[in-house]
Amino acid sequence: MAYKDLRDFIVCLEREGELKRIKARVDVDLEITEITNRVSKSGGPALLFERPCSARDGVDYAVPLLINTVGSPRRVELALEVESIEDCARRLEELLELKPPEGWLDKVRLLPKLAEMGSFLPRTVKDGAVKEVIERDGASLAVFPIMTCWPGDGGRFITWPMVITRSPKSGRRNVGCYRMQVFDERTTAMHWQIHKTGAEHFRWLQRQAEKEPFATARRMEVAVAIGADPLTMLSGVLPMPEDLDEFVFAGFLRRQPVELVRCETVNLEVPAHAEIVLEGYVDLDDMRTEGPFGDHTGYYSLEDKFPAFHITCITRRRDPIYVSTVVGPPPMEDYWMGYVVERLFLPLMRKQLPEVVDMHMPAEGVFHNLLIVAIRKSYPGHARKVMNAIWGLPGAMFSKVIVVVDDDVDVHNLREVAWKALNHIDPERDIQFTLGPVDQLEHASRLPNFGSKMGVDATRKWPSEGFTRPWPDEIVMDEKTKRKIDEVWRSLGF
Ligand SMILES: Cc1cc2nc3c(=O)[nH]c(=O)nc-3n(C[C@H](O)[C@H](O)[C@H](O)COP(=O)(O)O)c2cc1C
Ligand SMILES: [Mn+2]
Repeated sequence: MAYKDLRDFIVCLEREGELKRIKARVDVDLEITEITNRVSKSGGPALLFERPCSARDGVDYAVPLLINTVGSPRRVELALEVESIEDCARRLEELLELKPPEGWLDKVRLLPKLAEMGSFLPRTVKDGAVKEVIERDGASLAVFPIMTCWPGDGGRFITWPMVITRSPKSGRRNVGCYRMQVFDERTTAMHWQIHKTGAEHFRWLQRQAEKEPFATARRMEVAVAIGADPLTMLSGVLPMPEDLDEFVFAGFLRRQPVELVRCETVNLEVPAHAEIVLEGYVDLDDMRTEGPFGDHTGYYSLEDKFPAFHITCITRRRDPIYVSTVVGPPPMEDYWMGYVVERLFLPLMRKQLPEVVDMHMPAEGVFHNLLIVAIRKSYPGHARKVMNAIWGLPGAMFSKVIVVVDDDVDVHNLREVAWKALNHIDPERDIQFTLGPVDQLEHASRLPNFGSKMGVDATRKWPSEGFTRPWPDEIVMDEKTKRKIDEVWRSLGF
């Protein structure tokens, strides 16, 4: 059985010794970050702050705060309900392997698979715990322990929301995790970056309004869910193809549909078992300055313009739990979220690039700065083809540096990668620059959102690539000698 909701997962974490309750009063301004940073960098547990407070506002919050929820490989496995994350990747690979049926026998065989898939689609239900309290006029964010993460931050930020929008063009739902800076009790920023789906929905409305100013609404409805079962929460982080509903994918991962309820004031649906839901809208005519914010690059993102989100209604549980996360100098909790993305996207990448054996985005590369990819090389220039293809993939397109290695390199072993890659390159010959869109958080590029990228072909070079000298063998001791030394090892006094 999949976790029904956040508290179901909390019970599991507690049973597994993966949760620490903090009963002392701790300030939401900076103090929770300082504690969480120390805990997450030492591989510690999820933290449930039972008495968050704010000295600045003179408040003791009645709502507890959960953080570092999936901040370790063990908790990622618990969230996914698997022994190893590779089990999930394999299930996904199987799904993608589905071939169109050829004969009737094939069709019959396919039916259970399709039925299984159908049973994962989100299901609309009448009621859910998120409707225990419904506040319209009285709705206020002030009751939630929303954190100021770092000293230079422009304010308090909701950091792990599931932001739900519907494409004004296709009507398809999208779920994205975009931070929200609190402006006042009923207004926040909506920090969907330029390349993200929420931003695309907003832009589409903008273009439509320019074309048909009188026939187009200038508002777009948005619902924000905070706190749910862990896979529903994580689905907002996954860079799904634009037309793929994240809640469908969450259903596949949970092996059980996500249950949704209709919102009160907007025409959207939200997870029925969420802790908190904010309903409202963004307005084409209300763009505001957002930031700065201590970001997952380990640097502050600068101020920029983003839409304001206006709250029309808050629905919540009677005793909600507020889920937060804090990003900053790596590694922090988001590294493990990125790790889920990395492992689940490998099968998707391999669908288009079957030569890819494995890939890795080390924590120090903060996702977009470094992607290491191992390939089974089959033709001259193959590494270049792979780099160029990756620069065309959603999500991975932002990779500032791509290092391509042969399939005998363990991409997760950074020492091995550095050793072999540095040995294998003739820099002028093997490094390639290109220009293109870069992550909005990139701070070194020549222009915001546009800059250069570097590909390193660190594979062995072939005669057909113009390398005609012999390529040296890697040094490996022979088995016979190893066995012999194994036998005498202890007698040598080791
Ligand atoms: C903790 C965390 C915070 C994030 N904050 C933002 C954000 O503020 N803005 C943004 O555009 N993406 C943010 N992201 C990344 C997006 O959630 C991610 O790119 C997601 O795939 C976007 O979904 P979409 O493709 O449906 O737009 C964040 C990711 C994590 C893990
Ligand atoms: Mn999406």
